[in-house]
Amino acid sequence: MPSADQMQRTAQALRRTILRMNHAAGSGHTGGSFSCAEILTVLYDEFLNVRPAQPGWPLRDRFVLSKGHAAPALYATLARKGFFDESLLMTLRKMGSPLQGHPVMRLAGVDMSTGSLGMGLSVGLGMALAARVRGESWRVYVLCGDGELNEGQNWEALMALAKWRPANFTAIIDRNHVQLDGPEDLIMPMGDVAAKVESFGLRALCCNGHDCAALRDTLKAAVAINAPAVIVAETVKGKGVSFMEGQSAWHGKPVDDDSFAKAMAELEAVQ
Ligand SMILES: Cc1ncc(C[n+]2csc(CCOP(=O)(O)OP(=O)(O)O)c2C)c(N)n1
Repeated sequence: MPSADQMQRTAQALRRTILRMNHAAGSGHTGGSFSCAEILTVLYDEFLNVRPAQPGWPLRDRFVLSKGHAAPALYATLARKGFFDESLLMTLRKMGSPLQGHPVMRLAGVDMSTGSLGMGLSVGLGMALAARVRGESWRVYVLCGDGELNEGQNWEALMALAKWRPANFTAIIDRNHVQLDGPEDLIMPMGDVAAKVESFGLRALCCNGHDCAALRDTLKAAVAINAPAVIVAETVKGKGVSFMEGQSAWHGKPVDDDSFAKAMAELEAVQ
């Protein structure tokens, strides 16, 4: 098992790969991919019980990237784990590539096609209940954006989670406080997300979403709860690059040559 320090370095390397992919593609979501770099790294390095050589293994844990626009972060992680060759990463968003702008299930390692926001909690609940019905013990992890919580379906899913209480279900909210075209306070204030989740009768846990040790400990605590749990992971959109941090402009802006060079220099300065 990699140490928290190793995962920290892996997450930073993941940001460099994402930047290269989005630069080569001439489009793609950088800010929201950077904010979840540590979350994806800790999930794949320590929690998800998957078999890259056998992606359809029926007893694998399931992962749903509900904020599907962070696909570059997922693809780079799946390639690092060996689900497919890393050379595919530079085909992001190209015609005919399985690495589309949002994840599709024809790609090895993708358990759910996403991109239309708001569906992941419901889908994950269904998957978790399927395991229960079959008497199997695999777990489901769902990663949502906080802007994504604007979608009413999330709150329907929380109601249903509180009713069915699948103990094999963990959701993580990437709480970066910035949406597509502005800060959440201007677009749709979400307030105290943990309190809202708890008001549904569910457990909410909070942590620093850029601290791999904290993420690991919080995920362990969530798994230990004999009920569904929601982790609110405090993050920074565009984390790691000074001119991208907290900027909705970098939600999906193309990475031009100049921005690429400046951003890469910053990401390489912190290994
Ligand atoms: C149903 C739906 N409505 C709108 C969009 C367009 N959209 C893509 S990303 C995004 C903002 C999401 O914000 P957040 O969940 O906070 O993402 P993050 O900041 O983590 O990237 C929006 C509105 C979409 N993909 N799906």
